[in-house]
Amino acid sequence: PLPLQGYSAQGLADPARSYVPPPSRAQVMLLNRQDRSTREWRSAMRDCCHHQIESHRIGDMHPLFQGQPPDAVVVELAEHDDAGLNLLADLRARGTTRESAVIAVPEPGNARLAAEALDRGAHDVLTNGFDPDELALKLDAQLRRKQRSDRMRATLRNELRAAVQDSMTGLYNRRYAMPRLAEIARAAKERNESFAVLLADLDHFKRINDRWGHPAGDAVLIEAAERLRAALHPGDLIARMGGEEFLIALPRCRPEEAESAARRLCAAIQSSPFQTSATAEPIAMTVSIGVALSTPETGRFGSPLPGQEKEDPAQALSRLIRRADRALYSAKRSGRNRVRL
Ligand code: GH3
Ligand code: MG
Ligand code: MG
Ligand code: MG
Repeated sequence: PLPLQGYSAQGLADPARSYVPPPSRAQVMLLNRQDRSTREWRSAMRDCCHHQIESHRIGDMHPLFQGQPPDAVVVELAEHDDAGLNLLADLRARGTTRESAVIAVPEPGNARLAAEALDRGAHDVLTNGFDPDELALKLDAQLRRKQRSDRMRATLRNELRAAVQDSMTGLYNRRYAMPRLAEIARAAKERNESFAVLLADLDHFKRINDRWGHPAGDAVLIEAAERLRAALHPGDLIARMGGEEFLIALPRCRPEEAESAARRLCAAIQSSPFQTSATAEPIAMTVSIGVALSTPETGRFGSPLPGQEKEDPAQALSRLIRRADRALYSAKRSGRNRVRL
């Protein structure tokens, strides 16, 4: 037979339409109002549901927010008891359980509670009270839906990452870095703060390729990127601009900090030779760095000086990058393995 299922008219797999079998063994957590129903529901579900069932009282819900979140959560609800409804809102609010499938079980016939449960983010409700067969059926439907949306989310995440990441080094790429740098500049201007832009370029990198081949050059590049990244603070920006050149931005950076950060980066590259499987011996490597500072006092990002009132932020930023580039050129010309402002 033709594999028609899962294919759209264009012959391409359409993840929204393709049938995905429910996971054979999902983690399901039942949350009841009392110990008695906890035991009853769990034993009733054992006969008709092949998933791994755990059950707790709603009041003891800490297991829900610890460790691996369950694939599905079933919450018992009752009139005059807000604990279950509050829990539904909590499940949605927390990053760990946000994607869990949620089924609510209000008292039989309580339409108001059923509506409120859906309103608070439950994916489905049992309107006639607890029924193990119906719950098993709806669980599988919700687990399939969750599996499809997990896959689409993963695809989107990968595409988003590929759009902003340099695939060789794992650093951000130029396409991500430029708007991000503009954002850093805008924030600095708003808060009247300084920030620094650094351009770092590995020294005589071409010799590595010439002597050991391109794969060795790639290996050195990857380790250099990692050393630079590790020498920075979490809020700093580092991107591979192309070849063996990196752009670094240090937000909220005092002038003296920019130069010391640049020296730290130089030391991180020079401190120990690069060991790669593609070369017979360790390779000594250095980097040259050009630094450009933007301070409120320069007038470029603070209150404008006379005649500079209409400075365009994009122009100011390209001028800053040009300054870093000239400083880098000066570092190269004066002997490499150094920092220039
Ligand atoms: P300088 O100290 O003046 O910067 O000298 P350099 O040799 O580092 O600079 P140059 O610009 O002359 O050469 C850079 C070399 O980097 C040339 C190019 O083949 C190499 N390169 C650029 N991208 C990659 C890459 O992704 N992998 C490898 N292996 N080499 C690359
Ligand atoms: Mg060069
Ligand atoms: Mg170079
Ligand atoms: Mg270069």
